[in-house]
Amino acid sequence: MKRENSDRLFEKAKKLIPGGVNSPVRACKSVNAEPVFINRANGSKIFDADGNEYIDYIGSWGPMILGHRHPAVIDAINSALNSGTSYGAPTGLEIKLAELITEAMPSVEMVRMVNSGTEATMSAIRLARGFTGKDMIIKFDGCYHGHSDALLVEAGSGVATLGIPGSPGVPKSFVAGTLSLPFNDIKSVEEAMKKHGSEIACIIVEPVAGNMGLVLPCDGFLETLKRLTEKHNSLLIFDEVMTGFRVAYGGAQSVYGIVPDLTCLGKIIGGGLPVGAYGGKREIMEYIAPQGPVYQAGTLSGNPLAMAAGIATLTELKKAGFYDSLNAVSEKLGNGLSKAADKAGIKVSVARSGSMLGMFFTENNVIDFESAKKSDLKLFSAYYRRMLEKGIYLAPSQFEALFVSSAHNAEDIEQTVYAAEKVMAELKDF
Ligand code: HOZ
Repeated sequence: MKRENSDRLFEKAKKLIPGGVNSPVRACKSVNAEPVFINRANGSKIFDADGNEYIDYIGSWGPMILGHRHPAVIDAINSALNSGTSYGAPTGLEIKLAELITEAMPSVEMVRMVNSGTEATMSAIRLARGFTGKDMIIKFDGCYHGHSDALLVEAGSGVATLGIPGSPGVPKSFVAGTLSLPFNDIKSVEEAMKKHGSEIACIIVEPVAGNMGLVLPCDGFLETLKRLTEKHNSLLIFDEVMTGFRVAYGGAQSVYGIVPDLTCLGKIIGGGLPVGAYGGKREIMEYIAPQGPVYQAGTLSGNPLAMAAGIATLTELKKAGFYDSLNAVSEKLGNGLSKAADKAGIKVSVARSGSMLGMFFTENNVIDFESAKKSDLKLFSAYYRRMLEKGIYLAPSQFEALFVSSAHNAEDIEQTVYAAEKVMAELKDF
């Protein structure tokens, strides 16, 4: 594997950009590697600055469910581009995307577009506080809801990857009202709500956690959150930035049959361009300015290029059978990875929700952040580096998910499983 160009670019980037990257996990620190710099991508493949080709399972961390450069998305962006790139004014495109989202998720009666998942969760929490008149919030250890101050407590994703509890620069008073509880622990939520229910504005959760690796909700967990938020006049916020339009067209809420009060979206709804959104019950959403008193705004919100890419993406996803074939390919990958580990006698725990997968290097059932952290991180690092050398582009962290796209075909999966078998055999006596 050639690396001269990536190495040269990384050296230069480090002089100009903190850590040489614009988002921490990309620096590949936790896996003792250095990033490859990307030149281009097409379908299921991504190509680096040295001409190496990889099968891409990062998919821009979730948005690329159709693979890279899907013709319908490229055409939509091109045609929007020819009309202008930003107006800071309403357009018909944002109505169309809002229509698609509200049709897909009946819990979302109104939706506000923003520019990232971080903005979506931060704004949804402000709205929950404004609407309920309460200040405290509950989140779960290992769930990541972006990098706004109040949510950087026991967070997943890059915070977990770097092994830091939170971040300097977040005043204690900003997180004093954030309770972080173990994911899937029904009892601890019951106790917290019993004690603090009258002060809790909302419970925010990734219904399928994708930022501590992939962790599925246990039976009754999401139902309990729904019941308790209703009982205590708090709001239930589903952070579906990753799972929305990913685990099913209607998101995790359609898979588990739970109706949240508010939903946060991002990634897929922007078709690969920067977008976020939050939406929910009409009476709650009407609390947002200019209709209501809770302020939130954005110059690039509803950006026409992003709206066009999102509309084209959701239009493809709506086609009959889309999720059946995507999930079937993803299932093959999950089974193949399990078998590869079995063959080598390496204990792993593989989880899947639709086309989102995770593999922990542990024999234990992973149900929360504590059990996720028991994964053998050294073994994961070695696995990551060897898979990259074999042309498989995985997230450089145990605490991220793996994403399959509709562009991944049987050959990609066979090649990936074959690489995993070879790597697992090499790591047998690690
Ligand atoms: N932390 C995000 C994924 N869960 C984004 C990572 C990146 O873009 O580098």
